[in-house]
Amino acid sequence: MDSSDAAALGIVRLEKTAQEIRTMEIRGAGRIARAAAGALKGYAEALFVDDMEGFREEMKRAAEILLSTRPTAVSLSNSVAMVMRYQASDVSGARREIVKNADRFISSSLKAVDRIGEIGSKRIRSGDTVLTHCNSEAALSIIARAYRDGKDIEVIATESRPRMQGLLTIGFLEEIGISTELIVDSAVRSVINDADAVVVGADVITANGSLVNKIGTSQIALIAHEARTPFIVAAETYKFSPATIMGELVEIEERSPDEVLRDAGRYRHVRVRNPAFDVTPHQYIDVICTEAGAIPPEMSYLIIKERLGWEMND
Ligand code: RUB
Repeated sequence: MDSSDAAALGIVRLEKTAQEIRTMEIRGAGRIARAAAGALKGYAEALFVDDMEGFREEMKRAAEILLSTRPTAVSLSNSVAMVMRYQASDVSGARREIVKNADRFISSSLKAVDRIGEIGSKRIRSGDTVLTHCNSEAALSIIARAYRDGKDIEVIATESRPRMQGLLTIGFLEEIGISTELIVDSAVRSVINDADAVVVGADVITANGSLVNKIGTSQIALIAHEARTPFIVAAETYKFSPATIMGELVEIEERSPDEVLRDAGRYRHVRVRNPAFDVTPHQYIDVICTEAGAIPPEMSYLIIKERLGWEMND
């Protein structure tokens, strides 16, 4: 294979990953971030250009393709920014740095999920029933760790319409052997008194500690607040958004109406809306479990400042 074939293969692979993120074959904020890091690494390795200007432009184009896939998850833009932070002024040096950054991001992301499990599981007592929404690796890490530590726990999982990520959650829980009840999303208020804690993941944590997560999360938080049930968020630090310090709002992804109603087109007076995420104000969050510790939402600003750095806004 000559260098132009290798480069062509590189872009095909990157576009395949981008398409898998778009269609949600790869989904969940952590997995999206790791897939993007891996795709940039693969692209840098396949890219054979001699001049630095060309390399820089090609890498920028690759990053833009990935960034255009799903607008809400800040894990994606944080991972791209971390991987693309290279200093070298020659192509082979820059390539080496990108590969190293991507490997480092992927392994620290996986470690963070484990550490969140360790930290967050301390909030779960034996005998507890935990309610979770959608399918979050970080939230399930807490639940699985509590169970593996010998705590006798049960789970209530929501379906998470319209994409039914709850089925992935019950599949995972079935595999590790945790007794689970599956409910429709609108049953949360009816069963909240059977739950001792709510544990959910995060797509974004803003500078003021608010949570952006799967649509329906904010209703669950309100219900948990009313019932005085602790509401726990599991979020790696790369899910905190530096841009929100600069006042930027988080874009909420609106997905296709077809996910909600297959023959939406036959209605002339009905418009189907399909926002994929919603915002839970920080007042309804008891604790955010990160790999750096369990923090009150009000400390989010410090996580952004100290762990992510201002330069990520560039
Ligand atoms: C997934 C979702 C998850 C977060 C966190 O939405 O809202 O709660 O992404 O997941 P979608 P994780 O299915 O639309 O991607 O903890 O796995 O990163």
